[in-house]
Formats: sequence, structure tokens, C-alpha cells
Amino acid sequence: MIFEKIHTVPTSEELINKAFKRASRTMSGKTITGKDSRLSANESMLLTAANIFTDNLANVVRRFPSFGNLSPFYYELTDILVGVEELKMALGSLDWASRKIHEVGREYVGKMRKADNPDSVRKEAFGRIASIIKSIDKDLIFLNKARNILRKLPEVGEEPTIIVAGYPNVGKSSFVSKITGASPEVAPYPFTTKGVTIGHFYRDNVRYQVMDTPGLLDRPMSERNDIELQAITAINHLDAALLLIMDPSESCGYEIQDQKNLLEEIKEHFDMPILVVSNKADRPEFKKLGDVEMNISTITGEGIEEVIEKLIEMIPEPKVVVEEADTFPEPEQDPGYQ
Ligand SMILES: Nc1nc2c(ncn2[C@@H]2O[C@H](COP(=O)(O)OP(=O)(O)OP(=O)(O)O)[C@@H](O)[C@H]2O)c(=O)[nH]1
Ligand SMILES: [Mg+2]
Repeated sequence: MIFEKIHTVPTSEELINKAFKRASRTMSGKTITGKDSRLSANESMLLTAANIFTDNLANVVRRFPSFGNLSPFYYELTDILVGVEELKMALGSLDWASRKIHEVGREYVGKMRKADNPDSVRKEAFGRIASIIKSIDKDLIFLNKARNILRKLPEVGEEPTIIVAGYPNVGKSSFVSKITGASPEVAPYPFTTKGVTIGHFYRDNVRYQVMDTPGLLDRPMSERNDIELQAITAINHLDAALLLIMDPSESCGYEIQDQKNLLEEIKEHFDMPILVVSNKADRPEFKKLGDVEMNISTITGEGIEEVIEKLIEMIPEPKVVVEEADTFPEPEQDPGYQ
């Protein structure tokens, strides 16, 4: 999965416990070695704690995807599900906290050297660091929620893609299995309860991706909520052609007129070439429809190869994606530490 490497994001309390526990172990003297041996126990404790915070925060930031490099499809999905601006703000706060803690560590090590009572200077430094960390608590919680949502997104590649649409039972899954060989894997997809099926096939050494999103592209648009409509927008970012499968035998349980209405709506919402085919050509009730280009049967295999060839011709050339570097906005003000 694309967001798999984002680990659980710790809470501020977990971070504080971890850092201060590690720091107090330093106090026992065991970890003071080598170049650090010139440091006093107090200095060493403070620097150890500060390093643990900055390392942990930097790791969280690094493991989130770089939004500039994210494909437009994932960018859009991330925006729908958690909000790209909100993510950038939260990561920006972590970045800020990390730098601030580093500064506090250095500043107070300086103070300790001059202080009569270095213990109390260390305590003051720990207090400041703890309040910096507490001030980003909501950011850490938000990032952990975002992580839990994003890691469930299916692996959708950037290869040329065929999107399969059509009313339930028209034969979408049968078509996908037929052209991708073995039964393709169903991955969870936050927009439909039935998940998404992503299969692959090769032609002339090119890998193609076939995507079936049951529950998303199989009913009138008016029945969709905003999030589902946005998920459709995200699909528009793929280099894809859409295959709309009709079942003129009506054995799927939906009338031809309803199926034609769906086609009209799909044409309105999809910014990609669309191929309309009639499936179940083997059935006795099958009839040829006027505006349908090809007739197929996933059972006899009739027309399948021609449909694949036609779709491959229709898939547009990859869109050029310009990579941009990430910049994190600064929080508007120091979130209130003393
Ligand atoms: N006679 C005939 N039956 C077919 C054909 N293709 C699919 N079917 C049957 O139609 C039924 C539905 O097929 P599916 O492939 O599950 O349809 P679907 O569009 O994926 O359905 P949902 O996932 O519910 O949206 C199954 O019983 C299939 O065996 C065909 O070409 N001819
Ligand atoms: Mg299906």
C-alpha cells in the first residue's frame, strides 16, 4: 500500500514518557561515553531528551508522503478523506516543535554551565519542552487519525487504466476476471462498502490496470453523496478509459432505459474516453442496441479481445505531472508555551 510506511503517530504523552524515561536512564551514568563524557549528567539528560523528541517528530514528518510527489489521484483522495491543507498544517507544527525543542536544548545547556543550581535549570528546560510538545497534541492526534485512514487506501498504480462501470449484475466482475486471468483481489475502498477490485493484464509488454468499483459507478448520480462524487473526480485523474457494460437481456434486473440513463450521467461526470458494450450476447433474450459499439459475452468469450484492443487504443497518453517541493506553513503564533 502506498501509505504503508506511515507508522502509528505517538501522542504527546507517549513522547514525553519515552523521552524523559530515556533521559533519566542517562542520569544513571551508563550512557555517558565517548565525546559526551565531557557533559555533566544534567546536560546529558537534557540533550538526550531533546534528541528523542526531535528524532521522533522528524520521523513522523518524513514518513508522511511528500504531497508534491503524490499522483493527482492520491492527492485528491487524501484531500477528500483528511484534507491536504490540514495535513500540511499539522506536519508544519511538528516541524516547528522539533526545531524549537532543539533550540531550547541548546539554550539551556548553555545556561546550565553558568548556573549555581543546574538541577533547577534542567527542570525548567524540561517544563518548556513538555509544554511545546503538549501544544502540538492535537496535531499528533490528527496525524494519527489521518494515518489510520490513508493506510487503508488501495494500491492504484499509474499505469494505463480501464475503469469498469455499469448496473449491478451486468457482468463487470466477470469481465475483469476474464481479462485479468485469476480472480483479482478485492481491496478496501473508503467510498464503497464492497471495496475495489484492481486487476492487471499485459499487452505488448505494457502493464494495464483494470478497476471495478462496485457501489460507486453502478447507480444514478443523484443517489451519491458529496464524498462519492469527489471519489469520482479523483478517478478522473487517472490515465484511463471507461468501459460501460450494459445488459440488454435485462437479466441483471435493471431495465435498458435505466441503464441508458446511467450512461448519460457517466458521460457527464467522466472526463475520459468511454466505450459502451452490451454483455451476455449468449443469452436468448439478448438484443442489439442502437448506440452500443460492441457485443460481448464473458461466458463464451465473444468480443472480449476486440474490446480490450479498442480500450487500449482509447486510453490517453500519460498526463505530465510537475513535481513541486513541500513547504510547511509556520503556525500563526507559538502555540502558547512559556
Ligand atoms: N449468460 C451470461 N451471463 C453472464 C455473463 N457475464 C456475467 N454473467 C452472469 O451475470 C451475473 C452477474 O455477473 P457479475 O460479473 O457478478 O456482475 P457484476 O456487474 O460484477 O455485479 P455486481 O458486482 O453486483 O455489481 C453472474 O451470474 C454471471 O455469471 C455473460 O456474458 N453471459
Ligand atoms: Mg461485481
